[in-house]
Amino acid sequence: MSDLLELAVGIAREAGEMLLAKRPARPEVVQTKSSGTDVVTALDRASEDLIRQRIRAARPGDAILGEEGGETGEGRVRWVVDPIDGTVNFLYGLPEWAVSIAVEVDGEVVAGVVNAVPRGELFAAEKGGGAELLRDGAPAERLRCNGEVPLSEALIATGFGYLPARRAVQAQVLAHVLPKVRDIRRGGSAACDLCSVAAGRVDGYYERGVNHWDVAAGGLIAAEAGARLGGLRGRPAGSDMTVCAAPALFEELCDLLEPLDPERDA
Ligand code: LIP
Repeated sequence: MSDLLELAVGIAREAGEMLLAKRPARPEVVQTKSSGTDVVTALDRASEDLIRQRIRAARPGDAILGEEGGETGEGRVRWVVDPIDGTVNFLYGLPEWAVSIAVEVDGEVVAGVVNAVPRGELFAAEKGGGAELLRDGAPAERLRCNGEVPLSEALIATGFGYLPARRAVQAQVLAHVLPKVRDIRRGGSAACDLCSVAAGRVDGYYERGVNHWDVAAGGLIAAEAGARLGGLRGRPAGSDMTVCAAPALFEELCDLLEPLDPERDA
């Protein structure tokens, strides 16, 4: 493990332990963002504060982009932090949430960690070094996404944005996708969804409107497990659209989505 990945793993573990220890039975919403359903809890902030402190202590010259604190510092190395991905699940006590930390060098993600805390699973990857699932007391498991799955037999994860107008378009798109695939899963954490692609727990994933911090670490983990990550019409993955699956299914998913114009405004 490189020094950067080791540091990211240590920080993601510490933030995860803090969140598990401090999560009250009903966490309180302290702020809403893009809409009334886009919530922030006090522990989103506490987790990001802790992560920022640890990064600054170890690597004071690095830049940090965090969901709650925005962009700070500058430098060739940038840390991309989602202190809790799946905040709505965290709020309700559902287990699908994670601490997500990616490290970029010159704009390229080179290391990524998704600590799926309630499940006791930590996913980690390094550019060119493969992806692994780490569980306490178990040997590291090398990850490989499912290959050779036709669209009609594919289990596809997706997610929805927080803006009502965008959700209306996402619902229309979903109505066309659902009859064409094995089934749909909406877990509530893009970072966990991408790790599920990596681990073969779903076959593919698509979502419009994700932020870089939602998918930076999980995207590398899925790619290092053999999946292709991108947008529609040959564009890179981004907030317009992020698609992820083994290469043949990725193509089929893009062919299905493109004519539906899922990037349109309502
Ligand atoms: C969430 C994602 C989820 C997506 C939501 C949101 P948050 O991140 O991971 O999958 O559908 O729109 O972006 O807000 O929990 O960090």
